[in-house]
Amino acid sequence: MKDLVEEIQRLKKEKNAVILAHYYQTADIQDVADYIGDSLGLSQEAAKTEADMIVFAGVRFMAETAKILSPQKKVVLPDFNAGCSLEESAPADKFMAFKEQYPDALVISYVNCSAELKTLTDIVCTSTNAVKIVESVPEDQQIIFAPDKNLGAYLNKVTGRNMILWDGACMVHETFSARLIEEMRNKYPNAKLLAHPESVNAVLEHADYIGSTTGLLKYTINSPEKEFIIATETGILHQMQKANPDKIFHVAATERNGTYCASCADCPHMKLNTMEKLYLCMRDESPEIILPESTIRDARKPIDRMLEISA
Ligand code: CIZ
Ligand code: SF4
Repeated sequence: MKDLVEEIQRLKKEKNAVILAHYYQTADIQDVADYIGDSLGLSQEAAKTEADMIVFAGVRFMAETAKILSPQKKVVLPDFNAGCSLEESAPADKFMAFKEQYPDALVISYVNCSAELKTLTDIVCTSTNAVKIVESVPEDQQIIFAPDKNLGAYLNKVTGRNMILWDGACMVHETFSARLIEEMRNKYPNAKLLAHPESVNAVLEHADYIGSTTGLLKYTINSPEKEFIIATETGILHQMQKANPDKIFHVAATERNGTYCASCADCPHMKLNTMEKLYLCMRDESPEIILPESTIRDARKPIDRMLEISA
């Protein structure tokens, strides 16, 4: 059995590759990456990298975003089947029909969507810059927000807008249970609840802080508090624990179809990636993201608008 870490490092040099890993990847993958971040940070890295090959340890829509931003580069990912429930919730044909009902509306799409959906979008956003993006649009302009209804509802609340929401949700964040989290708060009375805005409103209402993955991580570093309940995907705990070795972190409890779980907030798509698949995709330069030129051109415009607004 080869030492995968060593082999991955060797291939990185040999192929002038850069490994971008999302916070929701397993700890071993994060530890071998050149950059670890959320979708905004990783797309900014992808836009400026000088590497010849971008190895995207995340899900497919994120690797597609990297390809759209660096079309001349080869972009590979460990598992081509790494999808996303938000992406699946918004097929381009159905969205097009929906959009036709509101001919004057501007479309803001959360980056967690397909490249095709981005071609039907005016401005992309991530959870880090979503409030800024929504507020950059004149107040009297009608907006459709896709595909995450929970993030959309949260944004409507924070900005006072009344955006029309597409009916999609994240299969991980929508399972956090407000009732079970309350029980956790009784058990750990000193713990602060930090939640990602993809979570349902019943959970967000109890949160001490709501933010993107990067925002939550920064909060754990800057806050004097010592104990936290984290309502987002479990992978982020690796960086939180690394940055705060003396602090205590608990994964928020989930409930799905009557099944309760204390530590089940794993994204099945993110967790399709393994060290072995990471090594193989670098060795074989496959699976590779290939997109039609017209998709790259049309999907790039709303991403560039996002990067300009959030610069
Ligand atoms: O749920 C996701 O996939 C998130 C939070 C992505 C990101 O980095 O914003
Ligand atoms: Fe998609 Fe949710 Fe997984 Fe993120 S955590 S990739 S939004 S299914």
